[in-house]
Amino acid sequence: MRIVVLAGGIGGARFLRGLKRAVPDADITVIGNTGDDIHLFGLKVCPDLDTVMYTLGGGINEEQGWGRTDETFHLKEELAAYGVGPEWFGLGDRDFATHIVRTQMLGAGYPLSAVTEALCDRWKPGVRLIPMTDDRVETHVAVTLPGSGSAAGAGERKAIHFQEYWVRLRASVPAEAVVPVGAEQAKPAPGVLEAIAEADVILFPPSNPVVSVGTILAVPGIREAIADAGVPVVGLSPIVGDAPVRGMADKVLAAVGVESTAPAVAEHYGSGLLDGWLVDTVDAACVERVEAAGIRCRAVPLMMTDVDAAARMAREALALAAEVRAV
Ligand code: FO1
Repeated sequence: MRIVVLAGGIGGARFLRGLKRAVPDADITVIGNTGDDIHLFGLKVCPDLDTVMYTLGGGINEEQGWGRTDETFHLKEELAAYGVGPEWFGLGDRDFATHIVRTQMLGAGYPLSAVTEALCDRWKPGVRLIPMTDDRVETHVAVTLPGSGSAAGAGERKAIHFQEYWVRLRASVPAEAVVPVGAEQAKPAPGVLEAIAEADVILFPPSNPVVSVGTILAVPGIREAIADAGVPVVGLSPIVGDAPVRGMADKVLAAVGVESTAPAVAEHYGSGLLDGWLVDTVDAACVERVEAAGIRCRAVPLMMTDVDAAARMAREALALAAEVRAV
């Protein structure tokens, strides 16, 4: 079975670990979000690609869900001693090595997709990991920062990098708009459209529908290829009981005018894209609403408490795909 998964960071990576356990013989292609990528200290950092690679390759810091296990921060401390920041982004020594290799290869002319393949040669994630695009796309968030404007009490409206919104500000101010800068001009990376066209099933893990899956779908050609693939497309809700399982999905959903509920996210993707949608058992009452929108829906436990729980979710997603295929 050929499975294509559109993945963000932690939620996508943990779901993939479960999917691999559920169907060890499947041929899995992961299309990774690169809108979270950021240039720091002259290096290109790709948090979502690395989170998938480290999680599936056994190198992730399990408690955090991002970054390396057994990490130290000497390099960051030395940079800070020179007054070189930002200090708010936690890059560890082991993680730095990945960014140095990546940046060196990009500088030598390799596209990000080839660099990612080379990094995966070490980590052997057991999936084919492809960035959504080789072109530069950066998600920016429009915010009003309190009290920093000229008029008394008025804030300053500005666009900041997604990582600054999430890590430095901890999503503490409303996201007024979310813009995947560069997405309109970006082309899908080699292999992305081919994998979609050859897939037997396409899955949206419980990743952020705006800044993760939404950014991948913003690359021209990807949404269309999925809608036209003619195979079941099944998603898992990242919202359980009206709140995101983790992260700031509620903040960025508000920015695009979508309520933070499992059925609203399904409707946001729409029946033109989604064939099936899994909601958590606490949201069982909304199954009818999702089905009324033309999307087959089931309520199953959606908390990824461990790899077995994630594997059960993956099996449910594939069972729903089989149901959709049978109609
Ligand atoms: N998340 C944090 O909350 N704080 C950090 O300092 C931080 C550093 C970091 C470094 C490398 C990396 O690959 C990921 C990192 N993350 C950090 C996670 C990241 O900001 C987001 O969770 C993802 O981009 C969202 O998918």
